[in-house]
Amino acid sequence: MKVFPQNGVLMVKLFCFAGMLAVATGAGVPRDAVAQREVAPQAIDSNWLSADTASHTATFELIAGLTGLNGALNFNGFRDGELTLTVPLGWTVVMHFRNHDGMLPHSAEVIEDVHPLPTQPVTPAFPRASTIRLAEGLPSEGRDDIRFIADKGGSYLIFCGVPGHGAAGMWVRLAVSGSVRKPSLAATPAGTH
Ligand SMILES: [Cu+2]
Repeated sequence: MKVFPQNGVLMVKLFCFAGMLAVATGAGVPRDAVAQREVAPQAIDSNWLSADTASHTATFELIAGLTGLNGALNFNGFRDGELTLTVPLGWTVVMHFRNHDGMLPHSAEVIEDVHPLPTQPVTPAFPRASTIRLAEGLPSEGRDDIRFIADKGGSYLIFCGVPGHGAAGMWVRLAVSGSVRKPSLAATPAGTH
């Protein structure tokens, strides 16, 4: 009769150990997965850009705060010029701006490639190359369409006009090129602004 209580204690100890193992491994897996997401480079989604070669129109899905990168101060998960949209000179550029950030308001404008980066909205590099509410930003899930003609070649920035956001890294690049025949999107080295 003395055997049963001892077995009972042993069983409790085994269950406790199994429980601790489960907690330890269960907690470890999601933490590693989160860490990997934070360091993995953002992939370019082929749905972000479409080209109409008949009407010479490039249409770009510009998504503010797509990920948590840089405190959500990013476009399409990219910051500091690490994404470049290239369009042929003379094409019409349509940007469907959407604010995916659940916390902060954001806006967007195409500006000259200036040093240092502005801390406030500035005059866009092309007429109408900006969203509404440049300084105050559009709220979460706010949308606006930008439409302009890329009639000057060169390097430009797609910049959030909410004070401080662009200077904190919320900008990507627009290149207007006379030597390409169709638009493209590419990951590019971080800029030094
Ligand atoms: Cu912003």
